[in-house]
Amino acid sequence: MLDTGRPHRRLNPLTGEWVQVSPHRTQRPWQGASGSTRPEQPPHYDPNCYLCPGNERAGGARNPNYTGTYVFTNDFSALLPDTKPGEEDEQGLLVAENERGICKVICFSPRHDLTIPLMQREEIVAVLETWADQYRELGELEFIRHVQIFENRGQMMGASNPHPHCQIWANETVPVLPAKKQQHQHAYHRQHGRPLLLDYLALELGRRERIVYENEHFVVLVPYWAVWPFETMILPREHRPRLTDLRARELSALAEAMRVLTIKYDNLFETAFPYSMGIHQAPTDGKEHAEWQLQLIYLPPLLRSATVPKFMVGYELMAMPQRDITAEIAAERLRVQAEEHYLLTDEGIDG
Ligand code: H2U
Repeated sequence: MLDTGRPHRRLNPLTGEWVQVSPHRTQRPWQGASGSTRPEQPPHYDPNCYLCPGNERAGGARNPNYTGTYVFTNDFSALLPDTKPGEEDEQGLLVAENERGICKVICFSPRHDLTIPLMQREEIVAVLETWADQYRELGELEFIRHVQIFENRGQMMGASNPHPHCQIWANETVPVLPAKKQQHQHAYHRQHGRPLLLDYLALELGRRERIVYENEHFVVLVPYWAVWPFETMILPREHRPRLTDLRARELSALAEAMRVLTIKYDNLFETAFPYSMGIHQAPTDGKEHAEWQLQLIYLPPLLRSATVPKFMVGYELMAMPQRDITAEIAAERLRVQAEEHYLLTDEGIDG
C-alpha cells in the first residue's frame, strides 16, 4: 500500500511520463506572499477592448455587433494554410518540416466581464456547440489532422485580454502531447480492448479519493498523476472520443461540470483563478479512434493563494515535474468549495 505522505513518483499512463510527489515538503516554512486579492470586476463593455462587439482589432479588422459566440481567424496566426518546402541535412541533425494550419480566436460572448464561472449553463452550452462546430469544420479540411482548442485565463497564464475568449490551433500533424496520448491510448486499447480512460475512470469512481464533482454524464477529478497543484480533468462517463459525439443532454452536463469546477476554482482563493484549459480529443485524420476518450484538462498555476503560483523551475525544468501537495489533498480542497460563486454570494454583481 502506497504511503502518500512519503516521497514517491507516479506514472501518467497517458503520456508515459512520471511526476515526483514530495508531500512531506508541505510542512516547510513559507515567508513569501499570501492572502487573497479580490480583482476588480471589468465593465460589461470596454471601448478599448479588441474583442468587444463593434470594436476595431489590432490587425485593423472591425468586429461585428455579435450577440452570441464570435469566431474569427487570428490576426497573428502562428500557423498558416500555405505550403513551403522543409529541409533535412544528411546526418538528420537539421530537420524541418513544413507545417500548415489555421488559428482562430473565439469570444465566448459579447460581454467583456462574463467569464465561464459567471455564465449560465445554457451560455456555456453555446460555447461548447461552437467548439464542436469548429472541430468538425476544421477537421473536415483535407490537410488538418488535429484541432487543439485551448483557453488561457488570466494574465498569469499569458492571456492578452480579459474579455473571455479561447483559441484554436488546427494543424497538419498531431502535436507532441496529443501524439503521446494517442500512442498510449492506442497501446492500452490494443492490449485490453477498452479505452484507457474508461478503465481509469472506473478505478477513480471506486476509490473516490480524487473526485471533485460528478453529474449524470461527466466526472471532474484530480488525476492520480497531476503535475500542477490543482490540475483537474473532466471525463465523460461513456465512451466519447470527440466533442461532436456528445448528445444534447451530455453537452448540458459538460457545461454544468465546467461551470461548477471553475466556480470552485474561483472560490478557492477568492480570485479569478488563472488556468490553461485544453481539450484533447481524437485526431481528425479520418480514422475511427476507438481508443480515444474526450478529456478537458485544466492546468492552473496557483499554489498557496491568489498571488503565489507554483514555479516550474529548477528540478522541474532540468529533470522531471515535482509536486508537494498530493492529488488527494488538492481534490479534497476543491471538493469542499461551494458551488455558488463568491462574487454572487456576498457582494453581488450585476449578472
Ligand atoms: P490569448 O489571450 O490566449 O493570447 O489569445 C488572444 C489571441 O488573439 C492572440 O493569439 C489574437 C492574438 O494573436 N488577436 C487577434 O487575432 N486580433 C487582435 O486584434 C488582437 C489579438
